[in-house]
Amino acid sequence: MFSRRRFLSTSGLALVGMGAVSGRAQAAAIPEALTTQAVTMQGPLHPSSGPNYQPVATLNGWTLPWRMNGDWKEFHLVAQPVEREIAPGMRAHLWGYNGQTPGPTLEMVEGDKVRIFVTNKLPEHTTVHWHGMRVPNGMDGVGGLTQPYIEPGQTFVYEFFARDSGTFMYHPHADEMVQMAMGMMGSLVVHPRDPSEHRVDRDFVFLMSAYAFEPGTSLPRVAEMTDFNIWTWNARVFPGIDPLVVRKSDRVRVRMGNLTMTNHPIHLHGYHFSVTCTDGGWIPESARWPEATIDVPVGVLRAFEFIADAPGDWALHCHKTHHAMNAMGHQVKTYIGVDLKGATKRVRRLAPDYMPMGSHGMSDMGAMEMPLPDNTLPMMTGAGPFGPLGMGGMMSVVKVREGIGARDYKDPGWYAHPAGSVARVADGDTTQPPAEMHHH
Ligand SMILES: [Cu+2]
Repeated sequence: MFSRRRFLSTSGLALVGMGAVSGRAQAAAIPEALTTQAVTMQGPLHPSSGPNYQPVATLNGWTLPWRMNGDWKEFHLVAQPVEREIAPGMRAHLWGYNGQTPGPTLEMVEGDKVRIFVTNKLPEHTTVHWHGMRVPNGMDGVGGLTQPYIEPGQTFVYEFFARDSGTFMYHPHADEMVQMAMGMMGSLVVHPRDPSEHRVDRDFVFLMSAYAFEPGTSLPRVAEMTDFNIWTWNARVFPGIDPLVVRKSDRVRVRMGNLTMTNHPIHLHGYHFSVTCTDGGWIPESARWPEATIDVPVGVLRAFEFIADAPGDWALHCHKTHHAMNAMGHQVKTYIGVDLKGATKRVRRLAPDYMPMGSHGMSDMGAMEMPLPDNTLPMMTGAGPFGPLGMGGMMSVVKVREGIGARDYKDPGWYAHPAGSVARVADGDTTQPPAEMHHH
């Protein structure tokens, strides 16, 4: 198989070589299935033929290359067990597509004739449903209802015409409890045929998923209904989530889908944005509304847009505090305001390593080096230029900078604040005029 790196070295190539998947007879019929295990964003895949569009940037992910076969755009997804690094220090055994969870993003253009091969390398049957897309009933991917299951070892073909541009996703409708809980999902974006429609300069996409890991284990408890402890964007947690790198004055779109069992109010600092698209299509301009937080319900996609006119490092995070944290969070007892000195002495006779924590809040835990079971992340992780951040989980940083390249998504490091523009210890000298405001 080609690695992604090798694919990219043939720069701009959108037609991939053919390869045997399940025997010589099918070698010419089924396109090569590309895979990657890379955990950082693979640069957006610019179209080299057909209508032009601004490709999406998938946080900690990639877009699946396709080939043209006559006037059909052909993709090949392989459903399979995968290993995913959730963040440095924790690896998980999950299921996904083409080497990763989420699977690769599928990008197509409104009006495309699309053929998607799906090979099942899982130990049980599966299907793929194209969530939000208006496809013929027999292509809808509901196992038992609209199609027979794809048995292990089989390759199925889905064929449809991409009727609507917009923001969609794919996931199985087979063994419901297990397959999505194991990470089977991917983003699907259909670009407008007219490139001037809904045009943005940067277009990001991610899916939210949640897992229940016992500390020290790498396999999620799939029967869990409510008690999840790892809250992810594209199966990564902060500080393992890619920043959203943006050039000042760019028009930016962020597309998000929710395949967890609860809603996520996603909040962007420093901006007002417009909600522009759902999995039901584009919101007419006259009906768009301004927000700084957008709730993403279960089984739903939302996209918002803003003009990046304020440079800085702007937090983007789920506003449910336990979702911007990692495992063990909600089992910690609350001791704020309690004097633990006496109790500590007694407990230490039984457990010499015992550390009292939390009697003046829990912020110390962000910096504390506590012994953790193997393969377990601290509750709050990541350090910024001013110290540890009290966050983990569903959190990233929108990094707005002047003077970066139009196709540059590399992390520019921390924002260098203009002198005098950072909150500071009050020193009694209030005679200084406020520093020049660089915001808006
Ligand atoms: Cu949340």
